[in-house]
Amino acid sequence: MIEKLEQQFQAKIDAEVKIEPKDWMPEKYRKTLIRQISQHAHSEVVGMLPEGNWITRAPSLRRKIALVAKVQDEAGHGLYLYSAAETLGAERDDLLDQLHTGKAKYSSIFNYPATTWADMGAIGWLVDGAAIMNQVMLTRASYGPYARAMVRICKEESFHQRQGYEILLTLCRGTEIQKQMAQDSLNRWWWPSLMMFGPNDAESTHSAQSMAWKIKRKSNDELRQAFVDATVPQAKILGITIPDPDLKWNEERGHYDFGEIDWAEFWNVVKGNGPCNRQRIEDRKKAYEKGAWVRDAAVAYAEKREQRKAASKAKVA
Ligand code: BYC
Repeated sequence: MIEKLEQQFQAKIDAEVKIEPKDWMPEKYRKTLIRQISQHAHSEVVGMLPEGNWITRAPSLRRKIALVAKVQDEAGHGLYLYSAAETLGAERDDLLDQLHTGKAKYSSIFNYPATTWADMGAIGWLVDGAAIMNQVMLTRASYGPYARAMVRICKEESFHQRQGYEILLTLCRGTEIQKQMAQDSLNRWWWPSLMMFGPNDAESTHSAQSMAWKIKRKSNDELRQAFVDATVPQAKILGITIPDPDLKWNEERGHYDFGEIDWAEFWNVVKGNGPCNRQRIEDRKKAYEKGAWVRDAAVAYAEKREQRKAASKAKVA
């Protein structure tokens, strides 16, 4: 019986029919999606922290408006994604508890500090740039609510990438010190950005199954290569140098070759020992506690509405 259901399920995926919340799905598919979508949601809300830290120090009103809008967008992305995970039966409080207790992963990139204004440029250009590269394929993910959430997220990420690039363009056309700030920022964010795509394909435990289920459409290494190929010309326009002596165009492959990622550093950060892991979780926990009154007020309002509805129904009857 279960085998037949699994065959029908895979046939639907192969025929590019979206899987919707009430459809039958293998338990492992559900779990994989909850894992990936909730990690993604956590990345969005933890990702608000390095940039949120610069809102009060933005160099002009215009920059401040754009940065506030971007950080608010990340909160919205978290909201769509937690909601998508809830359609699979996950409880939001459980997901947040996993984040706060360090059980759930979130993107390694957000455990690095944003120490200068140029980092606001590098995060937009590189981090959002890497995110778009990965997320465009997710707009075609087999699970309907995830795919649909990703369409809007990708549109917003494009604006984020451009605002970041424009910050760096301004710095690179400015004084020598400003250009050096941009270079220093690229030096610090380049390698962590490449790590965002996850381990090499040979080490990626989930890729084969997720690609068969069309949750992922491209492998970690394919996406990383596409990101490098797209980003090198952009660095040339800025006039700053990517910190990789092995980076060079390979005519035969039609791609850039690039150096080896420091995988020991990657796993160390993923396991919770990056420069900011502890601080990020503390900050998220504090934000959750401070937001308790908003959740309480929302529940009280919903209860009041229910009571009013029940009372007016009773009157009619
Ligand atoms: N960091 O088998 P693999 C944003 C884990 S936020 C930490 O390849 P998979 C933004 C992986 O979870 C955008 N952990 O896994 C926000 C797995 O561990 P578990 C974030 C990582 O899932 C604010 C193990 O390594 N984007 O744009 O097939 C401001 C083996 O990996 C990482 C998403 O979340 C990592 N980098 O592929 C600015 C995209 N990489 O779970 C910007 C959605 C891997 O077995 N997610 N791991 O304990 C995905 O597309 C996939 O989950 C990944 C990994 C490509 C990330």
